[in-house]
Parts: sequence; structure tokens; C-alpha cells
Amino acid sequence: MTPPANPAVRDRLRIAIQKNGRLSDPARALLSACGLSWRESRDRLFCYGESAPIDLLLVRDDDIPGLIAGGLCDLGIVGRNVLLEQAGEREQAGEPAAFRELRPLGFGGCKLMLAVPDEWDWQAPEELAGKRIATSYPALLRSWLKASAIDADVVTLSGSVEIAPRLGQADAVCDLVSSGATLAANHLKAVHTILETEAVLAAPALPFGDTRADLADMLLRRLDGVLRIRDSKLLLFQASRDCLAEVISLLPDAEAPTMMQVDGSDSIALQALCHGVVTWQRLEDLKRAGARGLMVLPVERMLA
Ligand code: PRT
Ligand code: ZN
Repeated sequence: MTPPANPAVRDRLRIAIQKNGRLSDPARALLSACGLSWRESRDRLFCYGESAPIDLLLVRDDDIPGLIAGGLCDLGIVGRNVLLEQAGEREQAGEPAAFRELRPLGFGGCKLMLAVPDEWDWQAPEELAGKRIATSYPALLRSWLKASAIDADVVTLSGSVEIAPRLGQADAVCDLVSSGATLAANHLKAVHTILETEAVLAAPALPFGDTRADLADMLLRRLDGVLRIRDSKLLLFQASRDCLAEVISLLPDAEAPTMMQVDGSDSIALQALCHGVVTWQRLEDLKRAGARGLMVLPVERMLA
């Protein structure tokens, strides 16, 4: 059965992104790479879409799921950690799911991890039973504790979680970790991953019932093209037929190569879209395997 359409009717799409923070610049860069441009308002909170009817609202990341749930924004770029935390809060309050993840976006990656003081001789998560764990992600932590059948106290803090053990507020912490430097500086060690997170495109649980559906489809097609070629390169070269198998075995990250017979020879011209990094070392290996005239070209746009 098709779910009922999202009730608010609008003919422009509104995307919420973080105003200032780790996700602001990469989110804007990604949307610009999709061909979008905007005119900024004086207060820099609203950007009017010029190249397409797609506007931006610049807000705090924590407000993004609520803006989508309330129908004030249509899409959002936010960390999966924030989206799932707020989805968990809604679920624990008995409210229906209001938003969903449409696409992982490949930036803002980090992990939500359990960490304990360096001197703790950590063996297994069961050791947390009866302990106090400080976090800014109580819903995610609670649901992990429940799934792991561990009975621990959750101490909710809005920031500076990593100093809670030193202040005697908690025995362990559950916080975002990227390099691990913050934990190390606070004499803590990461012991278990609760969630792998990155920036995601978030949408309402219900589909749009108006022009916004077409605008969202267009944006997704462009996003998929941009994400697919982000680290990709087009590799052009020639090889004789008897080397083909070995040469192709060196391109495990390539899409099926296009091959053309070179007139008057037993050589084949190949073009392959490689999704991994094409290093000099890789080119040397390909040459040794029989590839000739290797050329690496950047890929600017792609529409599948
Ligand atoms: O003002 P606003 O509320 O919008 O921003 P914010 O301060 O809440 O968020 P911001 O900009 O810090 O982070 C936005 C999103 O970036 C997060 O929700 C994550 O999805 C993602 N992200 C990626 C991170 C990190 N990496 C990260 N390292 N968010 C926070 N951190 C913090 C972490 O909390 C810890 O304090 O960085 C510290 C750890 O870093 P390392 O490198 O020392 O391990
Ligand atoms: Zn925030």
C-alpha cells in the first residue's frame, strides 16, 4: 500500500544544512557540485535557490530532524548520529517515525564509541553493568544497552562528556571519536563502537505529494552522479589481446571496461572508470602487465 503523501504543499524544495560547524562547508560544496546556486539573505539564515527552486535554511545541526518532522524543511544534511538519536527519542516517547536516511554522503565520518579510563583493564561490555556512563546520545546508548542486556546508568550531558570521569560524574563515556586525540588527552581509551556515522541526506518518512517529489528526484540523481565519481578517474590505455586478462585483474575497482579493436593490429583500446585511487605505482604495475599509452583523466560529471 502506498503511504499517504506529506500534507504541506509547496513548489520549492527547502534543504536544512548546518550553519556553522564541521558539516557546513562540505554540505554546501556537495550541493554546489550538483549545480545548485543561491542568493544569500542578509542574516545568512536563508539562501534563495537561483539555478533551481531549491532553497537552503542554515541552522544548528540538532534542529534539522525536528524541522523535517514538522514539515518546515523538506530535506536535511545532518550526521547519522543526530538523526538516529532523535529518531530514538521519538520512539522511546511512543511517537511515530518522522524522518529517514536517504543517502550516506561520504563526509563527516566518525564513530560513537564507549570509552573508559586508561587504567581500566577492559575485557568486555558486560563490565559496564551497574556503572554510570556519560553521553550526549542517551537514546542511542540506552537502545544499545537494552540490546546488549546491560543494566547501567545513563548520565546525559550536553557537552564536555570526556571530562565526566575525572570530575567523578561517571565511570565511562559514550562519545563521538574521530582521531582519538580528545580521548587520549583525557586519559580515556575507546573500547567499543556503538555506531559508525557520517553526514547523511535526511528526508521525511512520508513522500512528497507535489512538485517537491520531482525536485527531490532530480537532486538525488545529481547527488548519485557526484558521489559516484567523487574519487573516480577515467583510465585510457591500449593492450594486446594476450595481456588483457592480467591487465584487467589489476583493476578490481573499475566498472566493466569499454573495449575497442585498434584497426590493423591485435591491440585493444580500453577505457575504464576506476573508483579507487589511481597511483603511479598502479600505473607501473599496469605497464608491466602489458598496458601501453596509459592516460588518467578526471571525471567532472556523470548521469547514469
Ligand atoms: O552548532 P551546532 O549544534 O550546529 O554544531 P555541533 O557543535 O553540535 O556539531 P559539530 O559541528 O561539532 O559536528 C557536527 C557533526 O560532525 C556531528 O554530529 C558528527 O556527525 C560529525 N563529526 C565528525 C563530529 C566529529 N567528526 C568529531 N570529532 N562531531 C564531533 N566531533 C567531536 C567529538 O564530539 C569530540 O569532542 O570531536 C571530538 C573528538 O575528536 P577527536 O579527533 O579528538 O577524536
Ligand atoms: Zn549540535
